[in-house]
Amino acid sequence: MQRTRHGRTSETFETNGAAPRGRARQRAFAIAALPEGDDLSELKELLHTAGVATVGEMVQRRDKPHPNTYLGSGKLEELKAAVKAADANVVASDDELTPRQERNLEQELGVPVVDRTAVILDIFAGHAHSAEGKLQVELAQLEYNLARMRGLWTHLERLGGGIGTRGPGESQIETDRRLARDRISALKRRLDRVESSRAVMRQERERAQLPEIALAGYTNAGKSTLLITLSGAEVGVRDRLFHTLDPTTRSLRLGGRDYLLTDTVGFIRKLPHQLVDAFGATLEETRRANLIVHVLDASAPEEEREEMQRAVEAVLDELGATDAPRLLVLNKVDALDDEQRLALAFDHPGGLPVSALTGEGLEPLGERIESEFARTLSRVELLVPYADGGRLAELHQLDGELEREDTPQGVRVTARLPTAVAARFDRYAEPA
Ligand SMILES: Nc1nc2c(ncn2[C@@H]2O[C@H](COP(=O)(O)OP(=O)(O)OP(=O)(O)O)[C@@H](O)[C@H]2O)c(=O)[nH]1
Ligand SMILES: [Mg+2]
Repeated sequence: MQRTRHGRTSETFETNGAAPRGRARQRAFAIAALPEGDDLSELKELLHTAGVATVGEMVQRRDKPHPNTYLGSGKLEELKAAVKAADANVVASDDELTPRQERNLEQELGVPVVDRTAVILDIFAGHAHSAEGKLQVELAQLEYNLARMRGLWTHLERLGGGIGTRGPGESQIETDRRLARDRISALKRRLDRVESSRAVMRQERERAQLPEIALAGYTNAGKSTLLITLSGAEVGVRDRLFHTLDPTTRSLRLGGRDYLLTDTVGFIRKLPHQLVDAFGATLEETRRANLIVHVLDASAPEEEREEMQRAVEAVLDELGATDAPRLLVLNKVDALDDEQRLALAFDHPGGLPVSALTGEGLEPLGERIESEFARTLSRVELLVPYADGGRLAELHQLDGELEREDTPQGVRVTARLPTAVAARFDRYAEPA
């Protein structure tokens, strides 16, 4: 697939098939075994993001993929001819293939076969920037390859295996597996260390006691754009899938209060479970949020939109993000006409129409966020001595709209504070 900066992992893919896989030379034939209703547009989008052109496609309507060859034998003959006619040099399937399906297909078709998971992993490898992201992707790739063990040996040999590491009588595949497992545990140890520094950062944030909001949503829904518009932060935005892999947290001031807003990796239908596992720490930010803002691309056709919504909700549930309230935001309404806006409101009565691009609807969104948190605030009446000016400044920071009155004894303050924070000011409490 695409040559990535993450050189090591791209090698894994290049040794996968017989043909060398330069970016421009990749001509993919997309295939799917699908029941009614679905199509290949998402797989083609993924391939495009991975730098691969789609030169043909074939869908077989079936309830379940064939256990040995993914498609049925008649369809396979048809595919063989079509792949030749289209001069495709790789075949990509919409589902994750079992090692057996993949091997059989390659034998039948005579070209390398990759599955949806491999394509997604490849995109992730190209988009990972932070040390943590790279480790997470490599771990996911290794776990994926462990089940397949193709071309892995040369990959690992350069990582310190090589001559002398093979035990007597051990078969190649056992050596491969052992090397892969060693590498996997080494990666997990390194990730643990990186994650503990993330935990320290989180502790610092928690000490600040600011309400945390997580943006969640399908890839390309506009989460990063919304983060930028709301907070003025500089974050990457691009019309491609999985642009953001590293979580970015920015502060946001609404109605005189600070909030933390986190943008993180996008979700997708059939998100490879290796990635959900590997990105566990990153997705932890979503799980711990006090409010989840679910960003939905409202400009997508109704059917696709509903599928994206369901996929995101399923991943959120899978992550265990079930406690925090969820707010549905219907983004990109600037791309809709009046009739489409009406239909949208009808389909999602609880959703808030916004445009992260034009700023439309962002004020009501801010108000909704405020009112979600208002329920968690307690009203306190305090008397702060003039000598404790620092604490007064802190209160202003916490509640920009507090009421204050100067009295001979000190400043009398009426404020609404998050309940957990209010306890810190107990000693200034005025007897009611
Ligand atoms: N028309 C329109 N386009 C938008 C809007 N918001 C975002 N986009 C476009 O949608 C594309 C994806 O936006 P991103 O903000 O990168 O999406 P994301 O959800 O962060 O995507 P990932 O990081 O891949 O998960 C970009 O081309 C944006 O310019 C909007 O309100 N209206
Ligand atoms: Mg993004």
